[in-house]
Amino acid sequence: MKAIKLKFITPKTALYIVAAFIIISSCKTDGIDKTKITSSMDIPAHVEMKAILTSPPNVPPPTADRVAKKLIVDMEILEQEGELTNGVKYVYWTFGGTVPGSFIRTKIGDEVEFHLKNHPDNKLPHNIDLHAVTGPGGGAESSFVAPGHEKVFSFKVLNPGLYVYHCATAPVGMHIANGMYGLILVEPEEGLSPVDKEYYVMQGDFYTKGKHGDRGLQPFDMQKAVDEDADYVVFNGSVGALTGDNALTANVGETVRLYVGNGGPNLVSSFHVIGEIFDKVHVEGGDLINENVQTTLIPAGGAAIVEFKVEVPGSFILVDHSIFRAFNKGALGMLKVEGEENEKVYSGEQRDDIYLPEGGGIQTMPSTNEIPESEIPAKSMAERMEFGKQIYMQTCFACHLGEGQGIAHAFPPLANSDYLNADVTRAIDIVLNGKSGEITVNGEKYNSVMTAQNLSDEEIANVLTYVYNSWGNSKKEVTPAMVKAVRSGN
Ligand code: HEC
Ligand SMILES: [Cu+2]
Repeated sequence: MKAIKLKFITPKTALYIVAAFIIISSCKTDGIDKTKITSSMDIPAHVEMKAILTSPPNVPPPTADRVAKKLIVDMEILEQEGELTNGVKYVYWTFGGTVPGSFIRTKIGDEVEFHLKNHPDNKLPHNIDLHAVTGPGGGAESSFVAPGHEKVFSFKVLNPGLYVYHCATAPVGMHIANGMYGLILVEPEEGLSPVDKEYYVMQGDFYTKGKHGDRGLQPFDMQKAVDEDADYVVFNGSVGALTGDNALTANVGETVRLYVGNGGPNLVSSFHVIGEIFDKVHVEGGDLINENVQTTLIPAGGAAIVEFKVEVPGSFILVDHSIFRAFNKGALGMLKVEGEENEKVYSGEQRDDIYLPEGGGIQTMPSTNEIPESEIPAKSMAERMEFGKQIYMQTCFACHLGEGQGIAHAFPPLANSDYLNADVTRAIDIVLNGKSGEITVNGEKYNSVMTAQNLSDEEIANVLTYVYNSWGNSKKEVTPAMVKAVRSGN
């Protein structure tokens, strides 16, 4: 679709090429004629280059003095199970397989050609809103992509700074709460000043059906999310992502730069490193530089760049200084600094165990109601309902919502649905194989796509039983045998 770029060279760009060429050949610099460029919009970006993306806590190499390019960003959305903390599983929705998503590093004037792929095994459509984009929805409107599809859109980065990106598919809060956020850096023309260590840290709050520490696979809890009652507040997607063997490292005398983001969805971060003072903070990720800062506020959907020199060895603890979040909900990371003591700066007995997280241990007794594996057959109607509700909340909820009310013009209701109640076999077939094309539910027309749900016979039986016995529906029990019959085409 986006074909050979040379076709689109305008007289103005051609002029820049010529100008650049003259300067290169006359002054032997590889710069471009900056006097001709009055706004970042006019920075030419001819040469194509594939962006290096990195997983947290790593960041791609500096853009240094490279000129603006056409930057190809290839990002794949993956829905996958991970560990929120020891023994607690969570299904994350990710940009690139990690929370936060892959770090994107650009230079002002870059023309980014963004390829957003939604893995075929995923269950939901997604999109991306990059705060670095000037344009409708920050790209969200052009990037809505169904499982098994790829969308391509382009934008020019006009403003330097550190920006959040996130999914903006309804229900937006839920997509963000499940981990769909990350950072994109737009470096100024001269690049950021060189430092010794750079790291990528991003805070996020998580909401689970069980309490903090309750074991097993924990589904997302919409009500807690609405109430802003987080069970976990973490850096880089899980408790302990930046502690122990995962700690950040530096050597005495080095300068450290942290790119710190906050995906939210709800909480504002009071970002602090215990035992350090930020020499420099790029406030809110923008141009304003503050110096000698103890704690910097990072809004949900915002970022900051903090820089400091490490003068003495030891463990420096990254926290959200809303301190129960650090010691009881997980918002705690570690920077381990090695090297010579410097008694002029700090002379004191050192303990390694001073700031160990307290975790949720004090709040929870060994759990008596572990969430059962979805494959254990339901032994009663009550169990079928209970298991079915869990599947519903994990799988169907995102589109059909908590009370089966759906979303107008997009996702049909399952509550009191005449379409559902008219035909059980058809309903089983829809969950098994997906559905597209026009249908009429309770007098409203829908013409959209529901992807196949990749569930077992037992799971489909449970979820449909739950749906049929909720919200005014016709109270049928769907059994695994019925699903099996539809699956095998009988
Ligand atoms: C990615 C969003 C999405 C998810 C997840 C999803 N559906 Fe759907 N569903 C749709 C859409 C869109 C339609 C309408 C399809 C069309 O227009 O042809 C639909 C239609 C239906 C219908 C028929 C219409 C009606 O309202 O009665 C049923 C039944 C249904 N879905 C059940 C489920 C169940 C059960 C789950 C979970 C196992 C689920 N869906 C998960 C999007 C989704
Ligand atoms: Cu999403």
